[in-house]
Amino acid sequence: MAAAAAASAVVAGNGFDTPNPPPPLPQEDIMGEPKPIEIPADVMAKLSGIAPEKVALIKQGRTGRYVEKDALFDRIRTMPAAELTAYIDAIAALHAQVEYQEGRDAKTIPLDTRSAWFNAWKAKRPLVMDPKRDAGPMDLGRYVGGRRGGFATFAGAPVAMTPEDLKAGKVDVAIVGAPLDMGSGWRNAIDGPRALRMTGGAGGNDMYAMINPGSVLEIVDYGDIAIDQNSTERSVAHVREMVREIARTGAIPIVIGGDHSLEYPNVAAAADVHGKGNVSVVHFDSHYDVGRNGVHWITHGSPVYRVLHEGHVRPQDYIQVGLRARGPDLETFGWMRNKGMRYHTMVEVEKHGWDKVMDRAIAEARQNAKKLWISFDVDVLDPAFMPGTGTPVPGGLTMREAQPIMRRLCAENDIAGIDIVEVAPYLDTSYKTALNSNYLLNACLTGIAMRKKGLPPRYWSPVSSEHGQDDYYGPKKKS
Ligand SMILES: [Mn+2]
Repeated sequence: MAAAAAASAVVAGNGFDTPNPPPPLPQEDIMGEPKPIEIPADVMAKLSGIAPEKVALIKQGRTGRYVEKDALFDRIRTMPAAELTAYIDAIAALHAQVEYQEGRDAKTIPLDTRSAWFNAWKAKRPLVMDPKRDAGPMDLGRYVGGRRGGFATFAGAPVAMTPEDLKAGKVDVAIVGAPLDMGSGWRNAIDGPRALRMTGGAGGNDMYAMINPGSVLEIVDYGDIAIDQNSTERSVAHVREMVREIARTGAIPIVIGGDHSLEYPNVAAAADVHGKGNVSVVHFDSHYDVGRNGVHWITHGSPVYRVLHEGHVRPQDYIQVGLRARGPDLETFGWMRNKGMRYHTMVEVEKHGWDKVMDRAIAEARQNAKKLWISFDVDVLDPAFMPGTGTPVPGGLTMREAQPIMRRLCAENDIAGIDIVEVAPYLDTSYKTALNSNYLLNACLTGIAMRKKGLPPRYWSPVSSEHGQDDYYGPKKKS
């Protein structure tokens, strides 16, 4: 083990400690490991003419990936000898194709290191090459009276380009786009940041709290993080640097994706700044995203595993909400329980209601860690509200449920950062995915603003929550 760790070099130029090749998986994290099976005596007798190494494949449980054990036994019992030989040969040949074979299969994806533009996509233009200006957020709105003129930005916020801008502007929240697209099967998350900037719904008054987050907080649009659209691996390394750059100034990073692979560099960056184990995660998703030994090191199905495996967050501080997709299966639920993870499926919500489930989730998130990262995969919402996402699953949250949940989470916790991911607006023939995502973003901003103003948890504005002309709901509290 020590030799393996020493042999794994640090990726040059990344500026952080992601080992390449990645550290070996613990045995218990390997999915789909075959389990040896017992071959009944009558079946064994029929296999007398089959080569021993092929019979061994059956005994080792390896053929179970291609044909279910009892179905295989039935076929062996009933097939004529010649047909049986051909059948077992076919399974053995298929097996030889499926698994990695040293010498035959490439084990890394090659890059052309002779390219003159190898790092150009993420090399930042030095400030001395720009016209001189004072550090601080820049308002790109042309007009005094509204947010329509000028240039489209997240929540209509001023823009900032550098950490110096964030520090000079005492920025509370930096919203940054990360148009990473490759980790999802059904694409278009590349347009998530663009669509949110172009669509209304973020910035402006929140009626529940009667707070305009833009007038309580210093909010900026920090532009987009550079993405190598042909490599999730290269992209996430730079995302981690950029999220860390924001968090180090004291601003809260809100990352607009992009696919859910982003959660890994985001949470790793938060742990870089606040310390490993000092950040908990509340993860909204219809999927569990704990894919273990998939072929690719990072996809939108495996950020949770990467975060836990590298120890950025303890499993007991990892809280999932809204799961309802076909996975995890019983084995994976068992694996998650054994790790100590806390999951809250839609089944639990059905049984106990949102209030109880969120009370429990928030209490869990606070048990060990002081800071909270919220990773919000928009597919936790029902496709009726969020059709523009790569892996929609029916039976999800309504916007009426999601907004108070996000407002409350942000108001009651010390937020390390937030990501809103898997917004793929052009998979939606309407505006609603972008609009709803922006309203969720505004609910987060409102919650952060409520916390800054010291408002109590579950605050409702006395002005908006009733007309106040009489004491219909009981005598009003004097404040
Ligand atoms: Mn996800």
